[in-house]
Amino acid sequence: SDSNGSLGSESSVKIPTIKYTKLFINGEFVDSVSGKTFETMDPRTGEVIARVAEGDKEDVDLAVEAARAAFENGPWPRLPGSERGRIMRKFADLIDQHVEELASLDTVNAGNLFGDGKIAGIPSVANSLRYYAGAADKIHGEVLKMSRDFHAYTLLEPIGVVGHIIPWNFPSTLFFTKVSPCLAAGCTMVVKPAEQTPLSAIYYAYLAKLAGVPDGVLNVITGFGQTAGAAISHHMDIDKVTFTGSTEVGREVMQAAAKSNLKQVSLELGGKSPLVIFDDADINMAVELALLGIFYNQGEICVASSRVYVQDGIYDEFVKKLKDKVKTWVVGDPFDPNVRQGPQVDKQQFDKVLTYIEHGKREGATLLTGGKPLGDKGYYIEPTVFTDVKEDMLIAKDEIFGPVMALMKFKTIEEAIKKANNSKYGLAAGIITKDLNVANTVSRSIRAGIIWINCYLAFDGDCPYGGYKMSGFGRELGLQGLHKYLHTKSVVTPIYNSPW
Ligand code: TXE
Repeated sequence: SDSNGSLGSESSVKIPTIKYTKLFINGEFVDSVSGKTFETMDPRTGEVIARVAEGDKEDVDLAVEAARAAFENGPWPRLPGSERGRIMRKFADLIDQHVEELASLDTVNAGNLFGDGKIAGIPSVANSLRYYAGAADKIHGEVLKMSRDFHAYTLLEPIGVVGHIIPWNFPSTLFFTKVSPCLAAGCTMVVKPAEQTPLSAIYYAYLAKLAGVPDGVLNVITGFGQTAGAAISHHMDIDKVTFTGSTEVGREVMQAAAKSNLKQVSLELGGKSPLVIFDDADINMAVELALLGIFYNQGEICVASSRVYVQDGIYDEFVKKLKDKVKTWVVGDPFDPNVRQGPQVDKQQFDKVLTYIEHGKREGATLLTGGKPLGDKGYYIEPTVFTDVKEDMLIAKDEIFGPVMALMKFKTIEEAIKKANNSKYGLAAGIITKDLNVANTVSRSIRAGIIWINCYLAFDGDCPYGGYKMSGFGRELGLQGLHKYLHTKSVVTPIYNSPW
């Protein structure tokens, strides 16, 4: 395959057989009440690959009814945690048995790299089920010594019916980031995948049923944000809504929660994460991490390192090496094992990214590499690097969510901290240095939910992440990711037969 400037070879076009295209309510595949369907596309070609049931408010109502009944009267919240864990492990094993098919669904629907999905992405969602399966029988409260003649304990109880609204950039990973801990907690749920990428979510609902997850516990409503999504955030009988997506819609979800039943909200929103590279850095590693951080998954990553700050002593050398290295970064068909960057998810995101590139040029930044679409079909964009970027330019402030790096210079550690924090977002940050004191000082000074020192995009099931500032609130993954689906109830009793 060739590099920046032409598309990687299109290997065999593997469109998996699409078996499931309906809503999944109360353990059954059903059409939407309206009977409507919508098209879902392959971003490699822009062609329609399936029509999927279009859920709306009536369908969300039916799903919430099923989830409520499963929560109030069904076995799931009442099962011993070990039994929920057993079923979740079976669910994980079924995912392992279908790993290629599931990975290929996210490749044809979201443009995720097939090889990575098969080796890492899909196995890690199975492992997220196993991680929380192991926690399901370790959910317990505390004994409290009250200051008078009382004694108390806390009970952790499942929060109830949860609505999950999911974006399109990693359809499987983000589904299980929410669903795995929510299942372990004993909640029941209604999931709305993004309209761009509905296919794998419906498949998972079916595998959950095969594994023995009782009917009504995991419902999936495919459909659009303004209709099905808004029906979830406005619903009077949903106890909590979790949302991952844009900051604008996050604000709407919170408003809807406030206006309806004051359901709990957790938000994982946009980012403009800094990667700060100091003079003493291993420069080859720094270049690798800078590329990975912004071009992996074509920049469609909430924690993408879209602002790269390089100390002035190595700035020129870094720019030279980066320019050379970008040439080896292959863009093309995400089924091709040599390819490192696939297509943007849809026409709208493709246009958004190109508009930002035009902005960057107009604002006076220098285009070091890329800047153009690639190929004659699909939504491919060249890996793009801007230098001479100023802090107040749009490309340094807004989340572009595409393969566009803004490269900037700094002199002192104080300046690096100030610039890194100069954003309305605070999701992630990277630091590259050999100096432990610098790493410690900077990591404590940056306001962001996850800091990577000499690495980037290092995630695992037990390591929480989430937002500071306008990147949202609430943590995903780890035991914190479980506790957000639990209520704490205090039970108080007198020790003696006091006059109480
Ligand atoms: O997101 P939306 P879009 C950012 C990224 C991207 C931009 C726009 O910058 O370019 O958002 O993407 C549902 N009530 N991120 O427009 O609209 C929608 O159906 C309830 C960052 O695709 O936020 C989908 O399921 N739900 C992000 C989900 O919200 C609504 C990942 C996300 O869509 C709704 C994705 C409404 N009114 C985009 N409107 C990240 N943090 O990783 C839409 N939805």
